[in-house]
Amino acid sequence: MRIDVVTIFPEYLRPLDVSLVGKARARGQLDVRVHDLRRWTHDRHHTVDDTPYGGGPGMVMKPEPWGEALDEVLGTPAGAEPADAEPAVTGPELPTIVVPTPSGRPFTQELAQRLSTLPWLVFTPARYEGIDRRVVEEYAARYPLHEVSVGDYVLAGGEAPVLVMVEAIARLLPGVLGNAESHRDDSFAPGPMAALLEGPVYTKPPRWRDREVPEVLTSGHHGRVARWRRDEALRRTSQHRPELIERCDPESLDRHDLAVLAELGWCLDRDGRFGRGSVDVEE
Ligand code: JB8
Repeated sequence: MRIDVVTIFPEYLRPLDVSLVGKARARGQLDVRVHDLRRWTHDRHHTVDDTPYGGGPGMVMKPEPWGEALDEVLGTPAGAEPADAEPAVTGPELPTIVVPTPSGRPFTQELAQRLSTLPWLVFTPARYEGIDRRVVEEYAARYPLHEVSVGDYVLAGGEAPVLVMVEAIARLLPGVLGNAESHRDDSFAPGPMAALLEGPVYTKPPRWRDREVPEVLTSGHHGRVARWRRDEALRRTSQHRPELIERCDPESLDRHDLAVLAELGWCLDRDGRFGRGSVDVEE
């Protein structure tokens, strides 16, 4: 996979040089190219922002540097093309543009999986109040383009979201994690365990500061271990993400799951969905 990032803070992307993503790059599994947007400015101050039309606080990123940068990175000629010209970019190498923005669609494990199957992603992290809308419209008309939010909080720019998304995508690429099994138990991975948070994990020593590892994990009973892990996952999900229980398919649960959820105050309503009855068992 090839990934381009266009940013006014190329140094912010340095974490892509280390750890999982850095190693995938060193192994040739991932080709990451970070570009400084100011390369495509022409004034002595390398201006990338201007005041917003209509007034209001903050600044908006000017369209011209983004247009020149994206035309070059995406491999299209900067000028207008004749209507009958061959498209400069075609076939399996068609890039997909990802625009981080708090007003985008949520970045989920499902979107990470879909993006991980594509050959070429181009990220456009902005600063200030964002990029002039016409840039997004222009490139959405020419390429697949997704405006994506990594969560309901406001950052100062899209670079940290790019780090988040690239890591989530890179670890899904074939051969980047040790073995294919590594993905199966991920919280949010599709499958029977879908949308349950993972429970606690332990390692040696068996007693640390008077705290013991739960006995079941050292018992050697694989069936009891699996059941205990699932109970813990249900408890944790109930506590931290009750909406995941509310929208889960009760058909995907066994009798023991239903008993654990009942203990946590969940009951099936008339249309076969979970609700927390009238009993409040929080905390
Ligand atoms: C300017 O909070 B965020 C986010 C915030 C931003 C930009 C992109 C993303 C661009 N501010 O996800």
